[in-house]
Amino acid sequence: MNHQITASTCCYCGVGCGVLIEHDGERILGVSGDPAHPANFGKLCSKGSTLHLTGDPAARALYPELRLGKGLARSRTDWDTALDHAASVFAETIAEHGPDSVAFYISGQLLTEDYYSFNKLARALVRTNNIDSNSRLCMSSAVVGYKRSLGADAPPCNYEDLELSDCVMIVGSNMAYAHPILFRRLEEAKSRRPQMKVIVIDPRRTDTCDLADLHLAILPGTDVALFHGILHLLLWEDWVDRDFIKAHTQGLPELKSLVRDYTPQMVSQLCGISIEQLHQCAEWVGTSPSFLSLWCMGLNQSTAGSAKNSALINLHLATGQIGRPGAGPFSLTGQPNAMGGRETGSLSNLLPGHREAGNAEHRAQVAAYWGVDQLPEQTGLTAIELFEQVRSGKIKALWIACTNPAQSMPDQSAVRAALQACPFVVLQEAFRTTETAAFADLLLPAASWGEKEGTVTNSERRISHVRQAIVAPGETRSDWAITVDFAQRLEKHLRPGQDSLFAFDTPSQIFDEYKQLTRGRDLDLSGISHALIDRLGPQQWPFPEGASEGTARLYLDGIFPTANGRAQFVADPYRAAKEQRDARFPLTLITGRLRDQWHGMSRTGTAAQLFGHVSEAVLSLHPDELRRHRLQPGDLISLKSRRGAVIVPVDSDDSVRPGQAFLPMHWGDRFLKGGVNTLTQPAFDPLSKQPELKHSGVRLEPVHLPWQLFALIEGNVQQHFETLRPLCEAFSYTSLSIAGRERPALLIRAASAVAPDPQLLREIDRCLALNDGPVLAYDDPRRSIGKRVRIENGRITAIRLAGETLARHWLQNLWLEGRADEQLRRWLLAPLSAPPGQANASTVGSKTLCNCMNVSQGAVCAGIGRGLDLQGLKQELGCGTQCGSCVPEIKRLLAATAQPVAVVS
Ligand SMILES: Nc1nc2c(c(=O)[nH]1)N[C@H]1C(S)=C(S)[C@@H](COP(=O)(O)OP(=O)(O)OC[C@H]3O[C@@H](n4cnc5c(=O)[nH]c(N)nc54)[C@H](O)[C@@H]3O)O[C@H]1N2
Ligand SMILES: Nc1nc2c(c(=O)[nH]1)N[C@H]1C(S)=C(S)[C@@H](COP(=O)(O)OP(=O)(O)OC[C@H]3O[C@@H](n4cnc5c(=O)[nH]c(N)nc54)[C@H](O)[C@@H]3O)O[C@H]1N2
Ligand code: SF4
Ligand SMILES: [Mo]
Repeated sequence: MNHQITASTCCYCGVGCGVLIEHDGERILGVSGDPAHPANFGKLCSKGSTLHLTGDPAARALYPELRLGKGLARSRTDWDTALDHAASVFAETIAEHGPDSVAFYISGQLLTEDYYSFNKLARALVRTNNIDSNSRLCMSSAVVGYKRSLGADAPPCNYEDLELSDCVMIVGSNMAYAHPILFRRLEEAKSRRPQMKVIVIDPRRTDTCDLADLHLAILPGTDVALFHGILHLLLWEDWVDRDFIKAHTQGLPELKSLVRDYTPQMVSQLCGISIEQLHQCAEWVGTSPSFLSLWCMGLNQSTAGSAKNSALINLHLATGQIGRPGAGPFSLTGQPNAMGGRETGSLSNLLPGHREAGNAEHRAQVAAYWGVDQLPEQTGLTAIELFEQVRSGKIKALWIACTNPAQSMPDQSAVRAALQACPFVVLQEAFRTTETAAFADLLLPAASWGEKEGTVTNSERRISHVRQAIVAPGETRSDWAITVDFAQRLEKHLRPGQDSLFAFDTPSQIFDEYKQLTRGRDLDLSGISHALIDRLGPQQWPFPEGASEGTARLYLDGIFPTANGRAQFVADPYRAAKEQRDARFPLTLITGRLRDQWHGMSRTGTAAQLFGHVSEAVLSLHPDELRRHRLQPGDLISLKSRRGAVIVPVDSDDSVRPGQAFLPMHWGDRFLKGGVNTLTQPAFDPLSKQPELKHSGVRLEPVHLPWQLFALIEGNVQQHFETLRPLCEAFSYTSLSIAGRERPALLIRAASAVAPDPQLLREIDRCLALNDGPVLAYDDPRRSIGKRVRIENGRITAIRLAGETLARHWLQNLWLEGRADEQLRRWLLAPLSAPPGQANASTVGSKTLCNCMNVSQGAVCAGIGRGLDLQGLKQELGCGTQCGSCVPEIKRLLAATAQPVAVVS
């Protein structure tokens, strides 16, 4: 076999780590960190290091599929037919209803060249500003924050600042899970310089708090009050930099009179923290030689997202903590190329080169460069508004690329109704399995990570070359190529006989055209090309033509890209989150990320490895809430918001405060009936239009679902998923996952109020291969209880427990261990008794803590029981020695056993 190594970039988070892809030209065989990449210097987290294990080929979209009428099934077609059809539907729609009757909804996970093609297509050819992206759900408040306060959408810092800072404030970010490699860098810096102060501001006590000298568990949505309260103290104590303020800022007087009212008493009450904590925080911010802030969705995903961003930047301006090493307001980007999206104008209000769609001069500049007479003036729709207009029928053709709105948008009932109502939905996707794929009239198969080429910009403004390692499978094509091909066909309708605006054959040609639009702008990257990155390595913008290196930090001279060069203090008052706790909805639901899953799980949800850490969506509640509601861990409840309900099991978790609840964001309708975003709200920030995904009013309602199902089947997981998932529609609760590294199996848990029709159970058994062959069975039809286990070559290969499922953990462990012994046969003779020795066995102990070395929580706890410390655990079990993503959790277990109250689950 011809083994090769291709250097590329991880396709997950905005840290933008370099990866070395090991492959044979057709298959990706392994990945390792690229020691030469300045984001990660060879390290990868648990997601990056398992990239080669994810993205089951059986789940890929491999050829175009077209539906010729609503209600019909899609059938396979060829690219010419697919794109000609799309071009004629778009052309007819535009001719009949105008350019604003079509829209594009794209993604922060596209490459810069993909974005640029889409933007030119929408604005220059179609002539609509209806092009928005999922970055509206993610970064748009940060964009507004930087622009309002500093004049341009540019994170001024560098990753090295994490290592150099004396005081790091992490706010609304669970870096330990969401930006693990940066967290690793911070961990190392703090172990080298323990005097470095780390403050974490998060309503929950996350794994990130493991590093914190101070954790402020503020009440959800109260960040603006907190920041104003800190500024109040900074001014009172004179912990401000008057020279900096005088020379480089404006607007402090208005802000001063606003924050006068944010007294420590008031702020401590609003935020639910003590006055001492507030003082401590202000003192460290105000007196540390350098102060760096890192933030993410806890600030952005809020109806006050723009105000939160600017209120935080105010602290940097007041203390002069910007434009020097170890200091500055550093927004962590979510998606791998959300930055590139912002640069190329991939939000409806932007244009390429950090320009504004609402600015006539900017429109004229871009139109002239593109050689068209003008660009559209009409304001474009933002994500939430866009789907509203799809639902109301104003948008009649919708093009979606590289995002899964039927999972990730808030208020799913409305979003799904919109997709259902839309006359023509095109979906450009790598996986045919996503929730949105079900709604696509035209499915265009996209090449994915490792199969395509282009560039991405990471959180620190660094542009990397994403290189193709293997041939794209089936008929999949790169996103830029699909877009350009479609645009050329649409031109025949809209600009017949004219020279093409899309004469591109390679991504590097697209990059070279795009970069000229950045010339002379704050992000000037006219000196960069694909070839230059290949020669010099990844580079940080600005990098104007003629420069010999990129720019590590911005604003060193205190001059900001505003009209008069001064940064702006922004005086927005604190406004509470939209849905406050009340008698009907007494809990605030927070949603967020888990360590080992990526968004809607189209890629990560195909690998057993990545379900090992958390295998189902569980609602975390403070133990007091469980007591108040008379619930036990594992009980199913109906979680209701003003928009809908989902049924989930609860768990006791004292990292969440009473009055709050936490649910991971990853489970859509495919893995959890209904999906998490059935509950969340579409209310958005007035400036950034970013929805408040972090806070929704909810209540718990008891459900009585005594009839339970557990099923497990080895083998082709994707195929089993496709046959079994539709059958589960009959149940009130359904959750699916994958287990078993060597022999992956699909696992199903379901529950309903009464036993289903026996015919359905027979159908499920047929899919589980349990209707005949070497199957041990027990049936008690009177009590609607039935159990089946298939044993082949002395091993369990399928299980179905119906009615009650007490033995499921025991059986799952037998399956995992490859045992099918006499005990199993005996139990099946009288399966109503508890399983031998393990009546209440749970999978908590078998939860995988360390993915790299496959070490379970049980093994770690046993090690701790034997007196091992972190070093001992690492040496003896190997856990935490590779990517390090599990170290915070191991430390938490160590700390928990050091105290008498151990909270392990
Ligand atoms: N493992 C993993 N990593 C990822 C991703 C993934 O899907 N999985 N996705 C990537 C993407 S696109 C993004 S955007 C980032 C997101 O990265 P993060 O924003 O770090 O992740 P979240 O878990 O969404 O939210 C962060 C924290 O905000 C807290 N929070 C909620 N409300 C408030 C509030 O009012 N104030 C404050 N201060 N905090 C609050 C939550 O409790 C949560 O711990 O992660 C990126 N990295
Ligand atoms: N409740 C709640 N909801 C949230 C959030 C939250 O914190 N809470 N966070 C929000 C945030 S910050 C974000 S960023 C969004 C993310 O939401 P989405 O954008 O929906 O997330 P993904 O599942 O990553 O969707 C990307 C899709 O692109 C496909 N894909 C992968 N590679 C390629 C490729 O090369 N080309 C193409 N064309 N397709 C490809 C994947 O299979 C996947 O289906 O979710 C938002 N939704
Ligand atoms: S931190 Fe992990 S997920 Fe993010 S880019 Fe690096 S390896 Fe990928
Ligand atoms: Mo995001």
